[in-house]
Amino acid sequence: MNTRIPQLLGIEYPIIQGGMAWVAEHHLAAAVSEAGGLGLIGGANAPGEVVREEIRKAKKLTNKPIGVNVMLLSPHADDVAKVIVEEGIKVVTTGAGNPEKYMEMWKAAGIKVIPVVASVALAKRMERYGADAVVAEGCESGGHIGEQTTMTLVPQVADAVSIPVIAAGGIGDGRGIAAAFMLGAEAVQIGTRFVVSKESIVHDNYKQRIIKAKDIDSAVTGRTHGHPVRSLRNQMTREYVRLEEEGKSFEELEYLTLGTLRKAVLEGDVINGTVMAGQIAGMISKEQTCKEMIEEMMEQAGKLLGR
Ligand code: TUI
Repeated sequence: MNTRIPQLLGIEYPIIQGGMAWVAEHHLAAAVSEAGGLGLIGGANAPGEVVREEIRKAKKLTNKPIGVNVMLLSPHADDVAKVIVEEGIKVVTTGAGNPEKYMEMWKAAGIKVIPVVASVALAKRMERYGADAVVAEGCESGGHIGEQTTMTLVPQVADAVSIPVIAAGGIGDGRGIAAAFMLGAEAVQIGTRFVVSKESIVHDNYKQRIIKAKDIDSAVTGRTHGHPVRSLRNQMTREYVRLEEEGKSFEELEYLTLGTLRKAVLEGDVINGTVMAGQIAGMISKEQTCKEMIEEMMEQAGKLLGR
């Protein structure tokens, strides 16, 4: 399983953590990196200075590399993009958009740039702009998603680009990792499983909701306005779907969800909050440390791949 990714990123295992809003803070990022993967601070909608503090706190917990995810729809994306350079971060992933305008600045600073893409077209464009790898993220993922499944997206992206491909969406154990490798990926990005790790600061109600989830428990809201988001079904998703069917505007729907991810992650309101999680939630059955998760997944994947 010695692909180009561990060497490129200076890590032990081909596992990177998703840049999940509110969830991917310094404790989780440091724990994943300490365990030999690549931990990431999720910039999400946070101001640059908040991200700077998170980076500094993570660096106090680990000397291993950590990355930052820039959520490109954020009003603070420009500031976060600069903070990353100032703080000497060496790996950046981006989500929910096209990071072209930052590529020159990041490359000049020696940063490895890994855009998350949901289509072959964007993967090819990112390669042309100097991306070091891409994350091909299927719609099994939690949060903001594209249309393609991981099964169909990963091999098509792997055929279309020469840079390494990292598979994401629906991967939560060694079987998923082995399958991703069979599809042409050289690493995986994992989100939902790390949400229930011991080091994750997510409210216990949120973790228990994932642990109890069944295969069919997630729903996608926001398709009508071009911002599909996958979360676990609850009062919030039902209300959203009802208003979407009534033809409410994007602004009205945005207002409904304002602050609801925070409410679920920090306050544990899993009824009226937004419980973003991927379809693999149905398979996740226990809380473990990040180290236990990574070692278990790597051992299982290694056996399946005969390595
Ligand atoms: O970004 C994610 N996942 C996210 S971001 C997020 S915060 C948010 N909350 C509500 C609404 C919107 C965002 C929660 N989860 N994953 C990476 C990802 N990127 N998935 C899909 C994409 C994507 C989609 C279209 C990337 C680029 C794109 O097109 C860009 C272009 O210009 O072609």
